[in-house]
Amino acid sequence: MDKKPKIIVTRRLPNAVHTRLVDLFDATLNPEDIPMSQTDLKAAAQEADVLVPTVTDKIDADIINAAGPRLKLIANFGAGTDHIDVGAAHAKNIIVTNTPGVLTEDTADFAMAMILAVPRRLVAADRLTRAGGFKGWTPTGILGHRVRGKKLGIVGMGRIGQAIARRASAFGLKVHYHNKSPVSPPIEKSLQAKYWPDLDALLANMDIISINCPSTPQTRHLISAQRLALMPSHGVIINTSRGEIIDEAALADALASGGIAGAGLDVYENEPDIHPGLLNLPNVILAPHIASATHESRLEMGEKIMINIRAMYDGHRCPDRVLPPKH
Ligand code: 8YV
Repeated sequence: MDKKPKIIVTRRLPNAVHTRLVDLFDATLNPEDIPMSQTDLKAAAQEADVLVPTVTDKIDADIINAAGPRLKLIANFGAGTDHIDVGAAHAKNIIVTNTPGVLTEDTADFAMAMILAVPRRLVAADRLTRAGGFKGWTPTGILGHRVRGKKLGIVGMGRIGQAIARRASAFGLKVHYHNKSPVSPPIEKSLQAKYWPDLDALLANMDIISINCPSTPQTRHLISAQRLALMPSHGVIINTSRGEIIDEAALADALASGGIAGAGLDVYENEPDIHPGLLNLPNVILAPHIASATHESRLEMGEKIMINIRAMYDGHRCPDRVLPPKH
């Protein structure tokens, strides 16, 4: 690299990543811990050689088409790229990369924590205890449901889905899954997972559902009111993927009316807003999009960003290139 490329990072990042980025490149990071406005994003795309956005930035065709001739790479700090118009970037020869792999295990841990915490009512128990409701042990206090032996249906058997399947087997859950196509026979065998080509049938037959597919126009409201109605009344749904995949208003209704028993949500349709119907329900755990939030994953996500930038400037293929969807 003759001249250091100009990198604009839309959010504040952990100090170790910040220091390294500033050391290696002509990097500017958002000093505020808040998302940039669309106007500021547009200005950033006009000035930068590399833009580093996160899930809170909408990098749409408007921003990409207004980008300056210098912009060569959008290196997303995160795995999901549904907030970036990858097709528009591709049409302008702007490379898009992401940070897969380094957040798989942490996200799977968090989903597994929800799979245990919702049936065992962990958060309700904490609330009761803090409110002075623990008056001594009783045989009937805060009864939950046993996890071992239950059927877990994973919707989307990619890296994270598979990492959840490995954990779930260790907890004695029977693993089932729906995916566009089955995973390879050796993987299916090692996960002891049963493939269901029909999502409706999977939903009707599982005790716990975990959503792990990407957000695309095809998966928007994949879990609709009609599909929620297929689930048994003792059913639980966990979402650590993207909020848009579940019809959130329909989910709030299903939880309030006893259509399903519980939910564990880390993501929402209109973040940071949450459907008001969910906020006072005792049978849902609400987390603020933190499934991958570990110190370790954030550092490794930062490393991936730097590797992709270096690869491009050294004339190599970016290892984490994201291609536009095939139509
Ligand atoms: C990240 C995520 O924290 O990687 C993803 O797709 O949803 C999160 O785990 C976020 O995307 C950072 O931009």
